[in-house]
Amino acid sequence: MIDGKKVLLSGMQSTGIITLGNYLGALKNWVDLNDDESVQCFYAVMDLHSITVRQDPATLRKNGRTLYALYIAAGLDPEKNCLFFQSHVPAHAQLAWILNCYTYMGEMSRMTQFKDKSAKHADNINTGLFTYPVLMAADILLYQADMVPVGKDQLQHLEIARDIAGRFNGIYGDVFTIPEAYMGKSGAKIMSLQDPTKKMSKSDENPNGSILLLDDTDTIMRKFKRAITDSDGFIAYSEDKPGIKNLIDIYDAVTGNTPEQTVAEFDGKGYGDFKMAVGEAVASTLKPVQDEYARLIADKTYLDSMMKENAAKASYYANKTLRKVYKKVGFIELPR
Ligand code: ATP
Ligand code: LTN
Repeated sequence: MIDGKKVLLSGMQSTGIITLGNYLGALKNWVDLNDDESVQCFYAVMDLHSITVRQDPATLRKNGRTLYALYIAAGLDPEKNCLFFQSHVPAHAQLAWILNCYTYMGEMSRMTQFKDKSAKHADNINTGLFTYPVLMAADILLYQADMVPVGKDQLQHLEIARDIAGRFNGIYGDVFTIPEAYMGKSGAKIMSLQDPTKKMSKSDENPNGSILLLDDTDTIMRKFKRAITDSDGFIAYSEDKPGIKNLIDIYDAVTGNTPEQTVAEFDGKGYGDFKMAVGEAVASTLKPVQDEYARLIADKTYLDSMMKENAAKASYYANKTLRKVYKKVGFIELPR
């Protein structure tokens, strides 16, 4: 609790420009909480997590700044929410080390993201990739978060954070709040436009599979036109038609329609018309975010001041927890 408010924490890796999937499945839900006075929200650019996969330094820097500006452009108010870079708050790495000593090899070996990413990056299966969930636990536990909004793919990591917190509390007393998963209003899981059985991802090797938040209207229209569907030729919401189902999910997420309304709206129309309509709806949803982004990214002074202010705010809360942890495990306080 902070000032009687529940604490909520989440974040994204700065591994690329975020996709429509990240926006509809995560960021948009965070924005919906902007005016909720009963929660104090922390959202980080998880740059420490990003280097578990090799990154080019200049690109990582650029992606980090872009993501930070996109958080604000999408509607997260940096005066109400604490928006910060993970690497600006050293306590994340410090607590992660300690929690590593309370986590078992067996637990980490079971993580599906580790298995997936090590298969994908067989030439760089580093120990950071292995202990990724411990750093994520540190992110959450440092702020005594009550709630963590994540997609289904991250539930396993959240479960580990709860286990580690419970284990630590079992030894040392009530140190950490045990976090709960938080499901936003739209639980939309957006699939790749090129393979509707795979989730849309910013690190997809096929650029046509993902709509990036900074894609211009022409690119968005082109990607939707090329979206993989089926040869039935009618619009229906069914698991047997994953391509069309995904397009309906996207259309509904941006228009607020139900699947039934969308099916009725496009009754008798062809896939071409439907794809154009989805493309236009997405482009017009993203346009204001893109315009605001263009304004913000040019305003270095403002972004820098928000970064500084928010890193100090995040550090204040994080260090409070870290000091408690240091004391509990038996480290000597530096004499004043
Ligand atoms: P990467 O491709 O680098 O592994 P990613 O695109 O999967 O990354 P993350 O940074 O791992 O994205 O996830 C950020 C947030 O976005 C998480 O809460 C995740 O659940 C959500 N998310 C990611 N992809 C989708 C998607 N296709 N649909 C809905 N939500 C998504
Ligand atoms: N692993 C998350 C990103 C992330 C995160 C967190 C999410 C890192 N630390 C703490 C919530 C809370 C992902 O979405 N890939």
